[in-house]
Amino acid sequence: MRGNFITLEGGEGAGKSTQAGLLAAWLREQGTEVVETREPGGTPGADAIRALLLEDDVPLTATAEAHLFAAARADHVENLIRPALAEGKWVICDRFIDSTLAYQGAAGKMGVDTVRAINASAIGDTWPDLTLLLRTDGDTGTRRAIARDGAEIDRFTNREFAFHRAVAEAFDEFAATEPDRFAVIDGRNDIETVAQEIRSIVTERLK
Ligand code: T5A
Repeated sequence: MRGNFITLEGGEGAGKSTQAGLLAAWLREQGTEVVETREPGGTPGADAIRALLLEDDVPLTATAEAHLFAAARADHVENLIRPALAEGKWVICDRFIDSTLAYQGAAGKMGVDTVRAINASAIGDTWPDLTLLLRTDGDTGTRRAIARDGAEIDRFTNREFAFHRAVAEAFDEFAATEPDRFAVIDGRNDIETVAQEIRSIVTERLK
């Protein structure tokens, strides 16, 4: 039987990585085989593209950037996510297509439909069964990311406030449009409260 595919989305410092780890640990305690991964990245090829996108100081057009996120995703889906799901494992992925739709499509002004089209062949029918949207106000997330990373804020994090607000609004809109796939969680709560809520949602929707 195919495993379940769960993605976590939200702005910087919303707590996605923290909650992905806690959810994976909780599922494993119950005997579920879990693959934890993240985007951009997750396979050697996709990690190489991640370095180009996030770490190297290479100027890229918005179109080139969107295609690179999709290229990384194509490799990730084909070599890691799809095979794991086919083996019955659950896959927990920190960011997925909704990030590209929000950052490059809505906030980056390429347009959500254009970015969706670019990603169509990268994903095929491998859409998440459940997307956990961690909502925070811009301040909370940025403060957490800065406290964690110090001065090492990459070029996507270091964007102006209006950009991050547009990202947050786009995520809200996606969640409202697809309530069956999305669950919205208040990421401003403490780590354990958020984790409890996620466990309840996963139990209710997928178990
Ligand atoms: N991007 C990505 C695109 O533009 N397009 C795309 O298609 C994709 C996939 C990725 C960047 O790339 C962009 C978006 C991003 O700008 P990244 O390095 O992967 O960059 O970083 P993020 O995904 O933004 O993840 P972060 O690691 O910054 O944030 P998380 O994972 O949301 O937060 P987390 O769990 O690391 O927590 C941050 C800090 O806060 C604490 C943690 O302990 C940690 O120190 N924390 C809390 N503190 C208090 N209360 C809570 N509830 C807390 N939860 C976590």
